[in-house]
This record gives sequence, C-alpha cells and structure tokens, in this order.
Amino acid sequence: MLKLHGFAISNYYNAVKHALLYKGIPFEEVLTRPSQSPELLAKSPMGKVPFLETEHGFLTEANVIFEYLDEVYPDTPLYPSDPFQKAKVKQLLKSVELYVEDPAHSLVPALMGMELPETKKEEANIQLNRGLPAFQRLASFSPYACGDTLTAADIFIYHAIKLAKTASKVVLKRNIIAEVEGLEGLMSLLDGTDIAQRVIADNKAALKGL
Ligand SMILES: N[C@@H](CCC(=O)N[C@@H](CS)C(=O)NCC(=O)O)C(=O)O
Repeated sequence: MLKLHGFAISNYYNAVKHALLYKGIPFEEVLTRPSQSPELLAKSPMGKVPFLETEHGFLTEANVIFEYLDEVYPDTPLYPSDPFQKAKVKQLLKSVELYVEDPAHSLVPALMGMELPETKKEEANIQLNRGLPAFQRLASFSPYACGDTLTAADIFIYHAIKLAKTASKVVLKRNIIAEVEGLEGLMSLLDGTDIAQRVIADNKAALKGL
C-alpha cells in the first residue's frame, strides 16, 4: 500500500492527502517531520515533507506526486485529458506555488513567534503584488479554478491559500482572499466537502499539538 510521509501541519502534505482521498486510493499515513538526517535525506533529497513511498521507491514534490497518482490511478482524474488543458492546470498550480504560496510561506516563522526582518515582509509584499494578479489572470473560478471540474490545481490552491491567508493577514495585515475575485467562492466550495473537512480537522488537531 502507498505510504504518505509527513505531518498534517504542512499544506503540501494536506494537498497530497486530499488528492489521495479524492481519488479513493488506499494509503497509510506515516508521521514524519522534515529533517536533514541521512535517513530522511535518502528518502526525500531536500529533507522535506511530504513524500510518497511506493513499491518502486520514494517520490517528492506535491505536483509530481499528483501527476504520478493520476497516471497510475486514472479513475477520478486530477487533470483534464486534453494536453493543452492539462498544461493550463499545471501552469496555474505552479504559478500559485511559486508566486503566492512561496512568499506567504516565508512569513510562517512569524506565526511561530519569531521576529521577521521588515525587509523580508516587504519582499513578500512585493512578490504577492505580482503573484496575486497573475493568479487572477489564470484562474476562471467557474466554479473551479480551471473550469467546471475539480483538478489538482483546486486541491493545491485550497491548502496553499489556507496557510497563505493566515500568514498574510497576521504578518502583512493583508486579506489576500479579497484580492482575487472568485477565490472566496472556490474556498467555500471546497470547505463544504467531506474530504476538505477531514483534512482540515486533522490539520487543526496537529496545530493544537504544537
Ligand atoms: N516543493 C515541495 C515543498 C514541500 C515543503 O516545503 N514542505 C515543508 C513543510 S510545508 C517542509 O518540509 N519544510 C522543511 C524544510 O524546508 O526544511 C513540495 O511540493 O512538496
């Protein structure tokens, strides 16, 4: 059986878990924290989570795992079959990861009580000033990010925005959901699903245990 390594605090972990549940693939969760230990680096080259343990070996990077799962388990697809539409889903997911999630993620230490230099906050603001309009240009929110069917982009966005919204609100006093028209509707749509509720409940329980 597939094993998903990581912890429920991680939005990346939660996105992969959400995808596995959505596709109905049996898997086991293995509580694993990021580390630079040789044992972990042998499985996850950057020492990050999540990573997926398959019968063939280990895989890292959430988007790579989504694509692998969709190839091996084609039922309940995460990507459209049309090559161009599939590439558009990948483009949106990657753009949100690099230009929205990443700058917001850089603020997380402040949520844990660490002092962040003003320059770091300013840098995050500058990146979000470009990333959020790019997100708006790419997503249709009709009602899903890339049309009328849920894709990997929606799952990734949902968990990325849960974190990014809190980090940007607390640290930058910025409401990023209000800056992307249609995003609130997408978040509500997914909030209403049993899978999101299960993954978020596990996330909240993990955050409480910090
Ligand atoms: N690009 C990676 C990002 C994964 C990631 O950043 N994971 C965080 C937890 S949310 C982590 O392991 N951080 C530990 C570290 O950076 O050393 C993915 O798509 O899975």
